[in-house]
Amino acid sequence: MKQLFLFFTICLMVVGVRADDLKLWYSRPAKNWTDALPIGNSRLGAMVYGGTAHEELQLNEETFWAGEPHDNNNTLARYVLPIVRQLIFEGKTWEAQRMVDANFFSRKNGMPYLTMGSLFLDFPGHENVTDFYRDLNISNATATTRYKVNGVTYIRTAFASFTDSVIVMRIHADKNGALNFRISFNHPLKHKVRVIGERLYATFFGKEHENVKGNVHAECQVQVLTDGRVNASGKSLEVSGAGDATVYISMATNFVNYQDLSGNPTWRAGRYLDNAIKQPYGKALETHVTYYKSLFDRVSLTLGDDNGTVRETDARIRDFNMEKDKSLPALLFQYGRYLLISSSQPGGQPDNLQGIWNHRTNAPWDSKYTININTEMNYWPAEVTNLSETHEPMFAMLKDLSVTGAKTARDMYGCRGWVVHHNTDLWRIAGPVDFAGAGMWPGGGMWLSQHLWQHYLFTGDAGFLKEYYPVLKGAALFCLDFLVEHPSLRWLVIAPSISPEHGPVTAGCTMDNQLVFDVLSNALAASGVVGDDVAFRDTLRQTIDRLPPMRIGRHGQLQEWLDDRDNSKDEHRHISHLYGLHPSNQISPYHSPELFRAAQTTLEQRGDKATGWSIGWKINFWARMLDGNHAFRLISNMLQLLPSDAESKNHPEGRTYPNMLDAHPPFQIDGNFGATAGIAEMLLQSHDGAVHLLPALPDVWEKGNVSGLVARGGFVVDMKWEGTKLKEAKVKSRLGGVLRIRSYVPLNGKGLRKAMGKCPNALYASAAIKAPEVSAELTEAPKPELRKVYEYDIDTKKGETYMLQCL
Ligand code: FUC
Repeated sequence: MKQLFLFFTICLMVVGVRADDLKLWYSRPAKNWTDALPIGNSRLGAMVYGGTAHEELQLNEETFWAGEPHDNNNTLARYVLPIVRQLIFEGKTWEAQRMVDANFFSRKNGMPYLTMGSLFLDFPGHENVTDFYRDLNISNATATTRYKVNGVTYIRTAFASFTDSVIVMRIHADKNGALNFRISFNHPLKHKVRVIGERLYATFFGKEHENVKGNVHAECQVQVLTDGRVNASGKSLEVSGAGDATVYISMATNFVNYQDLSGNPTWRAGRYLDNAIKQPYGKALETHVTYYKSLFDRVSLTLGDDNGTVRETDARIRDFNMEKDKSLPALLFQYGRYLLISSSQPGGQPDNLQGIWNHRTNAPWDSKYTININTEMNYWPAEVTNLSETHEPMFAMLKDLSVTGAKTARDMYGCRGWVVHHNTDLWRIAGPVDFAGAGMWPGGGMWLSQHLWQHYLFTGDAGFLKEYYPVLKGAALFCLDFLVEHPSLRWLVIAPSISPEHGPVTAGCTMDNQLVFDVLSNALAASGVVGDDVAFRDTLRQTIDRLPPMRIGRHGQLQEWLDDRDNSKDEHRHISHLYGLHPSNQISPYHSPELFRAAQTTLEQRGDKATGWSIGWKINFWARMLDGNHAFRLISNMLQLLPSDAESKNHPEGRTYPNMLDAHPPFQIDGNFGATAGIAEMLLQSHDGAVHLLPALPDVWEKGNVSGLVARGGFVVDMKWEGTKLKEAKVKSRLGGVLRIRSYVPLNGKGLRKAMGKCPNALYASAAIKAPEVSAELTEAPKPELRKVYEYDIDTKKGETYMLQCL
């Protein structure tokens, strides 16, 4: 193996793989699923194992789920709601919780997302190979496997075509006629495989789950084009005597939308396949790569010169050394962008807990949508890393949820607007799932709908805001109706609820207060843009004034609940009350330094160890604390290898699999996206009244450059730095308007003037902050070290670029 490594090191140097080539590569085939490499075009996904004698492509189609159209509302809730509230206000928490458990849940906890099975390619005689190499090239979205047998080199190139909507694998032998293999299909659920003409057809049904019938019909069709012979019979396709063969895999279901299963999977899969095989292979590859690059190439990131890529990816993760392998965090950053492009395209389903990649019929947490953090985190990189269109599937889901959730709001709580609890699925269920301690959280729609407003802040797209305003308004209407006056404190609070997955059923927990503040404030701002009526706006203003302020507790922490009962030793993974710090902008070192300090204390008390997604969130939190070194410590905690065959308990700290997918553990894609967003947040922030250049650069990223990051207000930012100090920046204004820049170094540039007073660009103004209440005498919390900042304004013109140099 050592010789093999040396050989490849030399090979890679000879063929000129540069440090900035964005590849995950390995000298062995995948043994387990978390060694295999993900390709996808949003609708279809595959995990490529790179086996030699036995190759597997594990397949997915984003609409293949268990179940059928249904809801999970329990209308008993409406009758017991006043009693539950009274019990909570009387402090009888456990009684309230029992009543919620008994009356708010249905037996339908959400349906699982399912695998589409696997395609196997068997190559007789390829058991013992030499010169093995496989990679995933994330700069062009292709996966390659290469090896030698008996003097013949075999190369396979796989991609999930964005332009032809099929999965393609091209297999080439450098000796004519040497290529012989057999294709077969298998699925863990009951299925039927037939070969008709030159095509293999596999059909199967989504499973029944929790008394909901399985009615998604799926079909996979496979065909090979080759210069050799194809023997299509029985249940397999056999290729012989070939030099080249191109395998096309087409998949479809009968899913039309969450209430309609009238599609014809045979017709759909057949049509995609008929179109795909008409394209010459070279052209198909070229249009796929061109489309992919039109998104991916918008952002580049270099974090220093090193020769990291000469080492295999799993070894790099295992031995991650921040001094010597500076490009690994850059690869992690770009991998998140690759995964987002490959799993979330307009017109598709949003990313679930595993994106689109799942090999099970009983995946962890059903591989559905957990919306008390995970789904939101999936989309944190979308705007700032210049992939705004990948956000669309989430917005489309919000439109659906505003319909299903309106029924839930009415039937369960007698409220206007719409509500979703902590989970949803392909069927857009909106009622609570699991049990009170996890499910009794009506904040899912409140949080998700913030993404609508954020999309507007980044794009300034007034047409979009108009289209989605009813969704945002619906989330606000639910808040207006569901809020109830706290009998002693007199504030308006959400009850019943929980601080996500932490603590008992309660009233007015901090995250809910922050969420309601955002929903109402953003609905108010949006109503101004679209011109909604004055009375509604007055109601919003009056309600905002009656929300509870954030409070600082006895340990100097930001309180998670209205009462001061946080445990300073508690290291729970959910830190929901810091939603106000990130992704929201309610806690600021400039406008609310006490809250900022309290948030820091909370973060310190919760510690740096966590599940994958929680580490992802903590990278963002520490970036918002303007502490790049601490954010980097969290990146290092994420980049700890969890071997694909390891028991997670034997590797308590492993948070990244050999294929660089995030380990909760088990695999959950949110941590990948959280890391990408966090790295962007270390380089550029725009939530707190200005566009802050390099706000949280760690000392180890001493020298580097980035281009194409996007700030609120539609500013596209390129930066170069040296000695951890900004050297120059280039800002392109997509929308025009005043650009307020914040920097740790003084700047020079045409049109720059010293900033005075409040910035008139409302697209990145900070939130109005309510003064905190201090409920007990504070033990002195550490003060954040705030660096001196310089602020400048430029009146920008739409489409123009502004050059700035460090003085
Ligand atoms: C929530 C989290 C878990 C996990 C699951 C999918 O329940 O608390 O850590 O991420 O979602």
